[in-house]
Amino acid sequence: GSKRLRVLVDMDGVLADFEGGFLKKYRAKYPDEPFINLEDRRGFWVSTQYGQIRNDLCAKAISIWESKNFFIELDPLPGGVEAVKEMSKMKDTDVFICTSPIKHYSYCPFEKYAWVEKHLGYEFLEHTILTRDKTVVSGDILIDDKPDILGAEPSPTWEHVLFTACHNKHLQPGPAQRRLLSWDDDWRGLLESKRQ
Ligand code: DGP
Repeated sequence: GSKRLRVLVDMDGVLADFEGGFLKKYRAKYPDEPFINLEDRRGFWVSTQYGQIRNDLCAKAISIWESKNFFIELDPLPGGVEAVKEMSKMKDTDVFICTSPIKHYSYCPFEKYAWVEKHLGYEFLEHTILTRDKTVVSGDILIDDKPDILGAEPSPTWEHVLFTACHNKHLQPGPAQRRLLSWDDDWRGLLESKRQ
């Protein structure tokens, strides 16, 4: 097919290594506290699982991503930046980064734009959407590692393709839910399937 396609790509857990960056900085700041190995992560909310170990670890976890330089220093996940660059050069394809900043806004929104500029280039800022509600953004596909993406719009236009992450890999996908296992998986085939 040759339908024009709009692809929305999430940032944390899809392009930027939020979980790896979190664990590294948490262990450096709190070397004597217990931590959760990435293989043992369950559930999207990091602070919830830390709070289950011990109540005060919830706030300690939150202090990590609320710190200056947390978001800008996140490493790119393997193949993500390359895939987005290739996608955005494809004929009849519009690619947008679609990411939810945390509500502690001192550093996160600024650093998300800076990360996009650093890894994808200044021009990509034109294709960067910061929103706490992804359901009101229209698109054909949303590639996101969050299992439940809810908001004001009950019927979003996009198909949510679940990007595999340490916290969601054990989840049974919903009835018709598709997954992208990594950026080595067939994202080109996924896009093509939406052009039909
Ligand atoms: P998104 O991946 O675009 O849905 O954004 C979700 C953001 O929330 C991302 O920066 C990761 C972050 N996050 C992960 N765990 C927690 C948590 O326990 N509490 C809060 N406030 N944010 C979290």
